[in-house]
Amino acid sequence: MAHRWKNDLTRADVTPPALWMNRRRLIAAMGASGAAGLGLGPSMAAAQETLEPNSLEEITSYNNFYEFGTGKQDPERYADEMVIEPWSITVDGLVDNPGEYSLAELLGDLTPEERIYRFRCVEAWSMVVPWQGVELADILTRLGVQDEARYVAFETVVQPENMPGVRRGVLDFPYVEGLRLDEAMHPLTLLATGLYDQPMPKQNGAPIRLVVPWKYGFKSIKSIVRISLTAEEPPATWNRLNPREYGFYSNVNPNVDHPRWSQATERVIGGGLFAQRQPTQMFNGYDEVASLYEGMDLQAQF
Ligand SMILES: Nc1nc2c(c(=O)[nH]1)N[C@H]1C(S)=C(S)[C@@H](COP(=O)(O)O)O[C@H]1N2
Ligand SMILES: [Mo]
Repeated sequence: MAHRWKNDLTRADVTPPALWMNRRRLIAAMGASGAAGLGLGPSMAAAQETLEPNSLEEITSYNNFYEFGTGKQDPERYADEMVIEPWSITVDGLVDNPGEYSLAELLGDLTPEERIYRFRCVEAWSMVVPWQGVELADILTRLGVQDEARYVAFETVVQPENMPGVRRGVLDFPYVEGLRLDEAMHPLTLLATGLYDQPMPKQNGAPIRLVVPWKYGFKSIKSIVRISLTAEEPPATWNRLNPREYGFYSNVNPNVDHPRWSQATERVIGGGLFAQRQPTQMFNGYDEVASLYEGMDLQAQF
């Protein structure tokens, strides 16, 4: 895995987040002629539409974090109660350097970099998020993955006193997720520590969360306190709850519908009331991961 991944989505770094003009909305409202008036040709206008990250406000006020409740606004409302200092991450299983790591120890000398990724929830909505993070591969390499390891398992913190969704038992907590080792080692896979150049907001999974942009959002587990290297496929919360609806792989795939809704299109958050749905792309547009699944039947192994 020698090559490092390069951003295909860009933004004007000079503009402070709060002042970011939502050009996507503006251009959509104006149509092609309006875009021409801005000095953008029709193709530029189309490109701009894909490139525009969602606003900080959108990214932090429309969340799934069931530890705080099932409503999209519950995380913003309640996550402030979560205690994130000190934070310790247990590393165990088939690894040379197991132990309890502080966040700083886990990151070591790795410097988080910006990655602007599409983010597609299994519920058929999507955003574009400017994350800061480090490649999970770099962390795993330093931890020393042993030869027998085939999977990486992750676990979210449980703080019942601070988490109304945990107290009500809306899911079987702790939230757990897992990746096959080659997925975990792919340069697109991040451990994210921030977004929009600020520490990770609590509702987005402070202080450290997984980001796997070619998979449905529920694979991107938040507020991680355990990383385990395993030989067997680890349990995953939604898969365990309903394996017919939520596969272990859960790669974004417009050709494999959820049993209760189509996955062919998605609603762009922030697109406004009359926004068109946009087509969902295979692997959420990250074709470079296709080789990981060669020889697999993606209809059966979803
Ligand atoms: N611990 C934990 N991680 C989680 C979830 C959750 O409920 N608990 N929800 C998942 C789902 S369904 C999605 S779509 C994303 C949402 O991430 P965001 O709120 O940062 O957009 O987080 C994922 N990670
Ligand atoms: Mo999701």
